Amino acid sequence: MNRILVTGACGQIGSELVVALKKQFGSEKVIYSDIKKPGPALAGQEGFIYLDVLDYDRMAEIVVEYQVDVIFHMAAILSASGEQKPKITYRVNLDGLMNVLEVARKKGVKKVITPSSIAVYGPDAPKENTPEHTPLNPTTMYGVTKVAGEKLLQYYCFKYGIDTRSLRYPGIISSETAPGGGTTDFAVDMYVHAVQEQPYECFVDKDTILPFMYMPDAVQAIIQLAFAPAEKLRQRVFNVHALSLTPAQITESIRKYIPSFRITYRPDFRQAIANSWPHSLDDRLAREQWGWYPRFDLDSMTRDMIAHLRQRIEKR
Ligand code: VAH
Repeated sequence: MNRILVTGACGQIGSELVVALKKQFGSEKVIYSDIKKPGPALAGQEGFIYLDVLDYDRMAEIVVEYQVDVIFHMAAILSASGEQKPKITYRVNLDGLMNVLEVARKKGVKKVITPSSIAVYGPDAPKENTPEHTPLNPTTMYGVTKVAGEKLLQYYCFKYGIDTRSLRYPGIISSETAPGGGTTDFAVDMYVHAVQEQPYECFVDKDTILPFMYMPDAVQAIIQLAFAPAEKLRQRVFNVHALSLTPAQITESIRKYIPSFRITYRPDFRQAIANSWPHSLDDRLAREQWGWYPRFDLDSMTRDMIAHLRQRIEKR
């Protein structure tokens, strides 16, 4: 592996992925790009390059100049934002991915890893222990772009031999970079409000069950998948599962450490999106083929989240 490029690197997952990749492979091995400036989570991290994933020529220039042979493509507009601006979401999520795959095909990039999401599933999918091979009828533009994205990954692998890999992430809970425009953002917002001793008005009902994963597990998963021996993988796209949680369960966990935390509920348009998604995924194939397993449960995540958020607030 010569050099890694991370696109969408200043986002919720990207910013922590860059730090982990630099730690594992050496800082000079990783360059990272976005259309927004690096935030505090990337403070001091060298190798940032401004790149709009819709700019094919600039992407190709960067790949050639830095001899990139692995791309982690993290740039996407998420489910809730995507419903506010579906056409831009289509362009960023699909034309952006197509640019990455075309640059990979033409400029010798060997491997492309990009997240998919539980958003590929629709209301007709089984709610519990949902398997990979289920009819995919998403009700969001974001979900549509993730289904089409998965098919593009399979096509570029089949047709051009590019080693494409993807995992269907659940809602990601993290302390370092705020999520942007996701239906699952309420979970992060709950922890932030609790640590700031502010009441929180949640935009989904208290008993809304959704799959979640703590960021350290999410970063570990995508790196483990990315560098798993190719001969071990019998497919391009994998389910990964960690926690099935409701806002009420997260609240109960938070109150073990911050008893004063108060929450109210006022569901909005995001409730219908949340209701269309599974409660839990069958991730046996990821566990069998590349050794996936989550390390955090609800209370260990809560303890770690509160500690990190308090550290961040004290630094301000
Ligand atoms: C979103 N956080 O809410 C993303 C994720 C499963 C949800 O894809 O859109």
